[in-house]
Amino acid sequence: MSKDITKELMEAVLSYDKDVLANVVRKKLEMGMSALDVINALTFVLRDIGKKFEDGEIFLAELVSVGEIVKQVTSEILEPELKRAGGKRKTLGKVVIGTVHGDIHDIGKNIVASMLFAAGFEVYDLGADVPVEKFIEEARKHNADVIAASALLTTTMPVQKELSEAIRKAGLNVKYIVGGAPVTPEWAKEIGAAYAPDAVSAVEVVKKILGVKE
Ligand code: B1M
Repeated sequence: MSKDITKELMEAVLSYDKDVLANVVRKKLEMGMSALDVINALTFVLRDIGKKFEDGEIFLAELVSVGEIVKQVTSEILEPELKRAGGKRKTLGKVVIGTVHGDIHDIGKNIVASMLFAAGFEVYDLGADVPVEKFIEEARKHNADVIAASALLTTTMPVQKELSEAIRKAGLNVKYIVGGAPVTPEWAKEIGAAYAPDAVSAVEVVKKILGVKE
């Protein structure tokens, strides 16, 4: 990844000003960078911001401002771009997606949802802080093929396990995939779920577990 783009994005993010970040992102797209490359660079920058927060270099109020401006810029500029790049609609399957209960991190989950939509899945996004019962209820209502659950906190990963158990108890015929920064392939295996480390591989994994060939 180019140092220039991450440096520019880091400066824009640390301005805590949505317009400054939006201008840098638009400029990158105009220069021919794909929305996905910008998202990857932003993810890298946000991991660094997370470290700064851990090390006490930035405070919670600043982390909140970063979260807000990045969320606005991804939802207003980058996600529509991802969806546009998806081209014509087709339906490869139905996915119910959300961030688990107790966890309000939704930037990564939103990107995964947009990528799945762009790839041709029918996506029902339940948002963040979603109770286990809500996932089950919505999967039933929409006759979903896949339940996708994101968790960004080590303290909310156990909810992914509760959801796995609830899916089994409900007797739903769905595939289950989990992801999020602290989630590992080992954890996914332990709770009986598929795993993807990022949005691009989430699309590949969902296709694979549904046996979609294209
Ligand atoms: Co918070 N936060 N945060 N935060 N935050 C982290 C996650 C943290 C690692 C920062 C740190 O301390 N280093 C840390 C968690 C530590 C831990 O548990 N291991 C942390 C903490 C502690 C907290 C609070 C507890 C802080 C506090 O209040 N003291 C609090 C929790 C609130 C709650 O949820 N109950 C909190 C709050 C917030 C904000 C609200 C300020 C904001 C979120 C805004 C929002 O989402 N609307 C925020 C942010 C921005 C972050 C960091 C800096 C960035 C997260 C992000 O959006 N990344 C984060 C640092 C980090 O991630 N290392 C941090 C960009 C995004 C594109 O990446 O979400 O990883 P990511 O998604 C990727 C992949 O993970 C994957 O694909 C995505 C795209 O490639 N993926 C999936 C995600 N979901 C998937 C699902 C799949 C498959 C792939 O299948 C279903």
